[in-house]
Amino acid sequence: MICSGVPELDETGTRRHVFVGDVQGCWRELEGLLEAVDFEAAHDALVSVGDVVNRGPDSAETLRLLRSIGARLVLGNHDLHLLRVAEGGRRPRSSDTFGDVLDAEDREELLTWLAAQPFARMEAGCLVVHAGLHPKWEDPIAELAGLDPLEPHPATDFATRVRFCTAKGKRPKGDVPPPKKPFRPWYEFRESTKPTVVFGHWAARGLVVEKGLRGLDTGCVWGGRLTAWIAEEDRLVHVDARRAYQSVGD
Ligand SMILES: [Mn+2]
Repeated sequence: MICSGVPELDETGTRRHVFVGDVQGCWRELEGLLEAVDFEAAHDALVSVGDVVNRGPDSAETLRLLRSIGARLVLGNHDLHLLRVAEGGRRPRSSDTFGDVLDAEDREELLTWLAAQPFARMEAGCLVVHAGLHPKWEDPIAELAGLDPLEPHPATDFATRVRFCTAKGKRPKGDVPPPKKPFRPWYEFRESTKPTVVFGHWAARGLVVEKGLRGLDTGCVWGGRLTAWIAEEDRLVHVDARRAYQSVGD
């Protein structure tokens, strides 16, 4: 629920839900954002739209920080890639920057914590997913529940990667350049604006603030900014990237 005024504690004792866009190893910016929203782990919940690692400079420190404050995540495509590389099921790419996690002394703790996160979750009455929802899913939480992050699956692939699709959920071969009709942004096929969906994964589109939608990937790793949305106050907070850590990619 979105309301104004002084937030009250919800039934789990949470004061505020602070949703954050794609961090991608931008640990210092995440620290800055927590400071900017006056985050208190004892009262506030940090909810991440995923892609917390890779491409940026500090994947391991990002995971340690998120874990230490009890952050609630949904898995993104880069998180899945890290888990699969770590498990040996997939080869790393030259553009990967999560070697600090693979070499970390606390690697198993970090990876175990990450692997336990779901693909979709409800927080503050909002549905959180990394990339988007399939037009035919009546109950996205159920569609994505219990699926193994180490095993490729059409549903988890869709939820962590979609940008454009058709009314039947068919995805184009690529998103660049933007595909023509019948492909549309996935959220244009939603039949209701409830619940509000909070997502990331689409830095090229940037901030999306529409009824029933909050798209929070504002391209921090590309030199943009890291964005938080505080649900109870319906307020956005941004922290500029210290620099562009990457210049091209997805
Ligand atoms: Mn992504």
